[in-house]
Amino acid sequence: MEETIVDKRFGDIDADAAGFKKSKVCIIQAPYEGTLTYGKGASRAPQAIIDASRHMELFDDELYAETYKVGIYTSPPLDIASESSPEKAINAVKSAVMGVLEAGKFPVLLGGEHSVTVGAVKAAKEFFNDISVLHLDAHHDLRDEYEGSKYNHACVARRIQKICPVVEVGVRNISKEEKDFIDSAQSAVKVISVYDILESHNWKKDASNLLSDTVYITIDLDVLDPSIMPSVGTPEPGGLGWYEFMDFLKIISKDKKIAGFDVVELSPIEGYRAPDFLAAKIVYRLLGYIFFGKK
Ligand SMILES: [Mn+2]
Repeated sequence: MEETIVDKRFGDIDADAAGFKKSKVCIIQAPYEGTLTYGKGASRAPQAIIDASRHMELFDDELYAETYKVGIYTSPPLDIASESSPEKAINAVKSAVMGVLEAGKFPVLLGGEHSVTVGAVKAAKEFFNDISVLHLDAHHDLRDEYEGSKYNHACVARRIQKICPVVEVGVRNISKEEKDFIDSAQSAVKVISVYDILESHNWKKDASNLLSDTVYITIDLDVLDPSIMPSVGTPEPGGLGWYEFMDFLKIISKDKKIAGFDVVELSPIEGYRAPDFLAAKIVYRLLGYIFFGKK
């Protein structure tokens, strides 16, 4: 991967500490929103998350660690205009993520709409072989086709479960088609819905036990409650709160080898900074869990 030092870097880290060679982490920006139908704006998300991250305290208040010292390289946005087909966007993401993995670094993908995740999972599967996907989302995304495309953001998990097993957590919306698919023999999807979470104190470990040793994490921000994360295209009431969500990520990071992760579907609201900042802090804290959380 060519090194280009962009002006707006994640965490506003010094240019000399944010070079590709020295960094263990590479931020990939995928500003694609070609198949969104309801709330648009995900193409502005990578920049909004990076803008917010530049105002973050780099000393982590929970971990008491300076996570940025592992080196966080911010690569320039991928050239995937929203007129591109989702297949083209997915291929661009796949080759970017593969480039990062082959360089021995840790990929962090900032969407964009959720369909970009398919490219990242394809790369992770080729690189690690034995992986599973932890899919955090209010929605199953298990439609076989939506609005004429099999790569619509509503079909992401349906495509991914053909690549590797998927564990969905935080779901609270389902179509009849999706229910029938989950119940069918072809499904490689396990689900821990919000109703399972409400009923079981052990849901975090249950989810962990369903995953393989190497895990790719995809975070659709609408998994969080709209009261703390209103800036999403398709908000659903009754989502996870900050502390339970982060505690879950901490447990998974401790239990598993994390192959990479993405944060998708942020749809920034002009002048409303808290959700953008929250998204930036998820990225930074999760990196902290992954690099400093193992005891
Ligand atoms: Mn969703």
